[in-house]
Amino acid sequence: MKNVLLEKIEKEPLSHKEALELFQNADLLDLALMAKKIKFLKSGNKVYFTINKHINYTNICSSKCLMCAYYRNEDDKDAYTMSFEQVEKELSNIEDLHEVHIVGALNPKLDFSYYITLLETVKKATPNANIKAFTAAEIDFFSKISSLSHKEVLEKLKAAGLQTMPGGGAEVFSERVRKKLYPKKIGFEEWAQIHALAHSMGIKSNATLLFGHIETKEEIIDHLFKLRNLQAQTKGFLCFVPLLFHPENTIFEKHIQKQSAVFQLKVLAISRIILDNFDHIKAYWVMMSDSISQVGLHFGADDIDGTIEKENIFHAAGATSPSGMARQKIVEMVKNAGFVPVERDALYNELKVYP
Ligand code: V47
Repeated sequence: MKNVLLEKIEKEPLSHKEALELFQNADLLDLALMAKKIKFLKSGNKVYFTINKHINYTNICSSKCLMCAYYRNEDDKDAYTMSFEQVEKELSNIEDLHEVHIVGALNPKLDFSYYITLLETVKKATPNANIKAFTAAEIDFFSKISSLSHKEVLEKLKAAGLQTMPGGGAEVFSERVRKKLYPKKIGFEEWAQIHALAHSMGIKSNATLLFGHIETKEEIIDHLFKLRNLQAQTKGFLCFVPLLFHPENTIFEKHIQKQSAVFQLKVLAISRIILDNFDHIKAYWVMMSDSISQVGLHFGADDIDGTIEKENIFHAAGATSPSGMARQKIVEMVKNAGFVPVERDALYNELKVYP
């Protein structure tokens, strides 16, 4: 039987309570149909991807979030910080790079000047690629170590080459969860304030949700409504990326199992339904696996990220997907799912349609 709430969304936005009811009780395929309908109104039968490269410049972190498998202490033998020569080398020999995605950790030994030189190095090595760099948690950390305001930090980074920002550091906007898992990290107020500031300076950004750990369904819905309200104010978000928690190599590896494909697909669909003011929803293949993200395109996603080459954060936590994917393989993956692949730049300008 068709859920009356699914009929209602066609006419007006759902309330928080109604969205929760849908998330908890709607039939999976009803959710998929509605999410896919919204996706078609936004981007037709197109699915976007890009040619990108991840630079994870350091894994030494003072935040020590309990859900993170990537961070190291300074004296751990596998702790690292990339030199600028290493960064340059990593960026050589990649053809047609459209985006360099830079995220690291809150390394107390690095001076703010490191980040400026890092951006300048990347810009020089790949002048045509968009630099998508630093989560709001990193921006806040840079402000603390440099005694500059968030605005001054963003101005200096922008002048050095930063063009867009990734959506990380959001985790789940719940004080209950923050206190338990990432008490040293910024909460919703600061995260929202930094993204709003970036948007006001012409820096577009993404938003994420980390799900599948100790959060409740109510907290997921609350997170999505907070993002919807923020987007209504700033209109600066490009894309929403739900990130599946990977428990391996964290304190949760024996207690929490990776969420099922069904739950991942439900999160994608409910995100597409609630975030009606976001143009794009990403089925991040690294985190979901290529086959689940392919199905995710039928649950409202219209973006599949990119070639990546090479991802570290989810692989530290046990992701079994490859750490990069060839352009042709992504094209085939999207085509096999029944959609038209579109190669995009970081701002979703269409560079090549693969009919
Ligand atoms: O904020 C940490 C997450 C994020 C784990 O903007 C974990 O397009 C799963 O921001 N299991 C950083 N996730 C990654 C990020 C990102 C990734 C892809 C695309 C975009 C985008 C942004 O990684 C962190 C945190 O939420 N994370 N530990 C873990 N064990």
